[in-house]
Amino acid sequence: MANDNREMWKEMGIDLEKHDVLLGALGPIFQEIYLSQKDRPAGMGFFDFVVGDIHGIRVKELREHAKAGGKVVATYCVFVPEELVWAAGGIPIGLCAGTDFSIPIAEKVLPRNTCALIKSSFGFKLGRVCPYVQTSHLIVGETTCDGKKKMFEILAQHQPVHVMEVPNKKTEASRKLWLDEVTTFKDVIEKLTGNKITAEKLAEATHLVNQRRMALQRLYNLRKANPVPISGKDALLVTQISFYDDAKRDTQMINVLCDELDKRVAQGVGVFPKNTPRILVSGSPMAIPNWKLHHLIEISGAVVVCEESCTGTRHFSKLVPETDGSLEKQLKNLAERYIDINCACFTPNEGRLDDIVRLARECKVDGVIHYNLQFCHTYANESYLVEQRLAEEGIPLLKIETDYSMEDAGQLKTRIEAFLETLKQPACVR
Ligand code: BJ8
Repeated sequence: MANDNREMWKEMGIDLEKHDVLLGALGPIFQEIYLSQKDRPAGMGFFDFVVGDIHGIRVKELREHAKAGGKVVATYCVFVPEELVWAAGGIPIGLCAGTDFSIPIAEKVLPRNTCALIKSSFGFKLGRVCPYVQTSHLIVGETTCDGKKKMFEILAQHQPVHVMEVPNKKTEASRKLWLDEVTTFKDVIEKLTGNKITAEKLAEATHLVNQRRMALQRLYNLRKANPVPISGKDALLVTQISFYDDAKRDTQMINVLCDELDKRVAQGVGVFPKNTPRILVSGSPMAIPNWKLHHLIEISGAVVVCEESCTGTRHFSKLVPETDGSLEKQLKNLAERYIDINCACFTPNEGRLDDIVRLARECKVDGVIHYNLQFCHTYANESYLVEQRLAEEGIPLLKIETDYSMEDAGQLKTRIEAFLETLKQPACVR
């Protein structure tokens, strides 16, 4: 099996030497962060297997799809409507960009003061270490932030790229622009795949993706229990995997996990003792294998019960209305659902502040940790408004800015522990 994989990676133009180092580092990290946890739900076994075979079976599936004439479309942002790719018989995959391994490779081209997510994704292509990038026929970028949109121009020198223009406001004019972008994306995908997207096909694809969103919603709702039946790290992993696993299988496996968690909740079984401090993490997305903050929080005596992020609620909390309407009507529904995502690239972005407060209340958190990837200016600036709003609401907040390296782990852990200490004090003395 291992030899088969090597042959496959070689055929794909992977730099085997670098790739060995990458996979060699992942195993011990996963062991330390994930497999060492106690009382994990048995249903996590599937997701552990997916990580254990991260560049194996799923890559093979994508290659078989490609050999049969199918197309693979890679994305970096939850704004790209994956339904259109499914509807045209393609497979969408969200590329991960959560390791610092590929950053030095990217820094040969991109400025060092660029966010880790951008550098990590670009480095994967430049260094030829990611089989998912190599399998993709098209990469779809977006204009959500300046760093990303400029990186996509350079990435286009290495692989076909289509960039969607995401507006910065949610006015009527912006909504119209976005609907045009979604319609253009449909045309691009039809041309790429050679398949027409019909109303029927789009309705089927919408149902498929909604089913996965509903399974993830179910998982997130179960985390509201006290004691919490699953660790934040495990829930984050499930969400991360939902970006690239087969949608039908993934939905089924999340529901199997949730069936088990239902029983745990009914029996009052948790992974942490009852009344362990509960944390909402809000901010920049965390792509595989970025588990740093969750790990630090959970070894400091708290549990993460929700993520207001694109590897959290922004990914699945809103469904696309399922209608058997015309293609035009469905495209409109699709565009409306996606523009409703409250990313910090929008101005104003009051909706995100409302979401954080609502989620903090719903999940009964003791505090919020705002997670900002270093050099991400949209989230960094918006954190001031988050701070103001949470102060008004009386919700404790800790702001963290970091990157993918573990160099600051000790310092962050000290800050998190100090924050958790303050949560033990009555609100009036905090
Ligand atoms: S919808 S959060 S996935 S853009 S962290 S690259 S913003 S400098 S990732 Fe995002 Fe879409 Fe928004 Fe979500 Fe730029 Fe910031 Fe880096 Fe970012």
